[in-house]
Amino acid sequence: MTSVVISGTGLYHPSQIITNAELVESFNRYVELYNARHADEIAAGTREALQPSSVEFIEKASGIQRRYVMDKSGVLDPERMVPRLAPRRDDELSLMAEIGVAAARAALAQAGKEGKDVDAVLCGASNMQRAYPAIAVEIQQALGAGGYGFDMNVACSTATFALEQAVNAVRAGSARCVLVVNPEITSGHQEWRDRDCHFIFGDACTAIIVERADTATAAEQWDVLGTKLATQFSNNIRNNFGFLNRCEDTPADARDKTFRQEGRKVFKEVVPMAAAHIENHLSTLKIEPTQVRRYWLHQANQAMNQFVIRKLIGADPASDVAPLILDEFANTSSAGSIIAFHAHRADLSTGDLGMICSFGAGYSIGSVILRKR
Ligand code: CO8
Repeated sequence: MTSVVISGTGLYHPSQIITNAELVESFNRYVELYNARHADEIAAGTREALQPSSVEFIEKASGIQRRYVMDKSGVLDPERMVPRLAPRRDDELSLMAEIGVAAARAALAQAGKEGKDVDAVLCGASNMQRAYPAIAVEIQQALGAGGYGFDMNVACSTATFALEQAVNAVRAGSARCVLVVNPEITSGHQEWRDRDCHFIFGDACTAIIVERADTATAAEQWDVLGTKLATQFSNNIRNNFGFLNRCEDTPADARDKTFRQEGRKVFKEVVPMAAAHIENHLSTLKIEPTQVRRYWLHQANQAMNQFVIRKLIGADPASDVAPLILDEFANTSSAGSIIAFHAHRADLSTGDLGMICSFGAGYSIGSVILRKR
């Protein structure tokens, strides 16, 4: 069977940062304005007053300290609470393609490859900026890649699900070198006006090169030993934005048209699912969870990852077993586990085992077992 490796990764993040203190200050200003605007209804008991947010809650509940965003001023404007992004003409590179190309170029450089060496582009994110043509095809053209490209969406698990498609394509011989790109502009569909989730997300894009081992020339390569995907339907993380909205005569800015979740239920249900999935996957290769040198887990919540690791290895994890990047990036949906892999693998040695594992909306869980060459 054809051996397949990951030979490069790339990361793009915007330059603008919002700290928790800045976020909470603007959110609380929004709350004051909202409550003042609706003071009569609130006094009459026909409308609920909004409650303020707090930095202490955010840091304790999630571990998030700050996030990168495409546009800070629009998000922090209490009269707007949405990023301000300039529209682009059809003959200009679209925003998702632009950040995708930036991350892809970094991954190609690490892999020692050029755009023309790529013969499949898989682009996925929790929300795509348009229906068609696929962003993947636009990236393919911008890089001068050949073959084919398509977009896909499995929310937070899009990158791991794309990795399995990439690995299968290379194994089957339908592609030799696949680029997986995950441009997550979460700030566009985050609900910045809801204190339950206004702190959760940040923007970033990752890229991964998957290729045949016999064509790989990168100094650092990772054998893909196996991939495993699973889904189980749940409404606990949901966004009803879609092309039928305009036919349904519901308000475009209704609460259900942006991200919403039952965070506590997600936490309780997904932790055991993720731990069992990881254990099952490892057991198919006769690997004990304690033999895995590093877990690059989905980055949604610090305590969630600690629970998963505690269930797997039965003890408080040493700090470098499952590194966190969400303090700096917040939850970047499908990019999160790949950012962890990108940033925290240089210290591993030849033969070391690692696992990328994502979990999120769907529910969806995807894992990829790797060994350093
Ligand atoms: N400040 C102060 N108090 C607050 C705040 C706030 N900002 N928010 C909530 N509170 C209050 C609540 O009202 C509640 O008060 P009370 O006890 O009086 O009812 C109290 O604090 C506790 O609230 P919670 O129970 O909600 O708090 P938790 O401890 O559960 O923490 C979390 C909330 C952080 C959301 C936590 O539940 C969590 O992280 N859960 C896991 C969620 C998760 O992993 N989700 C995956 C989502 S990502 C994904 O799948 C991708 C989707 C697509 C991407 C979309 C991009 C936009």
